[in-house]
Amino acid sequence: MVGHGVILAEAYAEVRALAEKTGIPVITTLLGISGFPDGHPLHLGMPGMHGEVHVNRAIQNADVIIGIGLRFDDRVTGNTASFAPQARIIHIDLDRAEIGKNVPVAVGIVGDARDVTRRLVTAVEPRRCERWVEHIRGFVRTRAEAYRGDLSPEAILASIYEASHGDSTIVTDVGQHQMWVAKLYPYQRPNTHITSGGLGAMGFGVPAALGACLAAGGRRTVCIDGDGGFPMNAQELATIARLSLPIKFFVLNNGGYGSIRTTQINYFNRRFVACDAASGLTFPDLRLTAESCGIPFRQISTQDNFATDLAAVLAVPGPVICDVVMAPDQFTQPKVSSKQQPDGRMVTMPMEDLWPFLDRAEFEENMKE
Ligand SMILES: Cc1ncc(C[n+]2csc(CCOP(=O)(O)OP(=O)(O)O)c2C)c(N)n1
Repeated sequence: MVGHGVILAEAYAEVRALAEKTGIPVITTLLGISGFPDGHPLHLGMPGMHGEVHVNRAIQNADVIIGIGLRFDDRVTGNTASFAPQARIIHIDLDRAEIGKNVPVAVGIVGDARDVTRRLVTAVEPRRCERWVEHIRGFVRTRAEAYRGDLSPEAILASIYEASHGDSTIVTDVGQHQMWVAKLYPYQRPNTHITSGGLGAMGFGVPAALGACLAAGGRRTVCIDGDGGFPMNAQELATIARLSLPIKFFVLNNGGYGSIRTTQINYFNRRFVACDAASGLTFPDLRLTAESCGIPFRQISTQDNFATDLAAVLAVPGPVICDVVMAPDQFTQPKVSSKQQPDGRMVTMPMEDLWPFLDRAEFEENMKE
């Protein structure tokens, strides 16, 4: 399981060598995304609250977990008492205080992720874990039903990936769109995913895109933002316009605070408060925001327009703001409630209609437990 330490230490080749020499599958945490190529046959995906079913089940069934440069934070572990019950954990981290802080470890190694992993690669015997990887693949739940309709998160992200040939740095804000990007965008190049993990501060996207673009020498940067988070640090748009930076903003406009609305659906019986226009939430007009900064603006409301407009947007040399008008009821699926236990049976939220992955009988069984 690899985290941000792998990216900071640039331990990509070492992690890959370790995985390939041992056949051990690789999980990337939110901040570890792009530390290991998504398309690699040993890559499983993201763990935890918003992780995929098969990834969490892999953790719950593993007998050993090598954690490299990660914190085992609560979004990964859920209830630590039932996290990875069968696993001996080997934790490698530069910060001694992280070792054993959140989960008990069998072996703690304090050191740079790259150095330690390189030494591990020489220390281990080559082997294969084909049956184990196959076993995990058996846990995979198809996403086919998860996102529906025009301008689904999947379709949007696939179009951006294709149109940019996977060659952009992707920055996100905080919310549902952040999780869609984490789960659905097929990262292949190291350090191309910039997101606000840990603190999860909305308003991160616009200034982070500015910083990422400048740090990469003016490289094309795609910022996928929420209509709620985008205005929170919109003053930086003036700087972006002045420097004519090639930052393409795709504001996934689901008419409010999508993640808050989802929470109110799941836990508050659809009692909506300050999460959309009908419940008293208003945002500055996006078109006027763009115009006020002298940034070109496009509104996109169908997948056809999206595909055609995308090439034009990416071809513009400077910044562009795209208002991508989506249906409000696109959810982040699946999700493990932080109040329940990730016991490998994917005990989930009470709204079974949000859970196309589980059949009714399995759902009832899980709820009993
Ligand atoms: C500064 C700040 N305020 C509040 C929150 C709590 N919060 C997390 S996500 C979210 C809503 C995000 O809405 P939006 O930007 O529209 O993104 P969506 O979830 O719809 O993709 C809120 C209010 C936060 N993380 N940061």
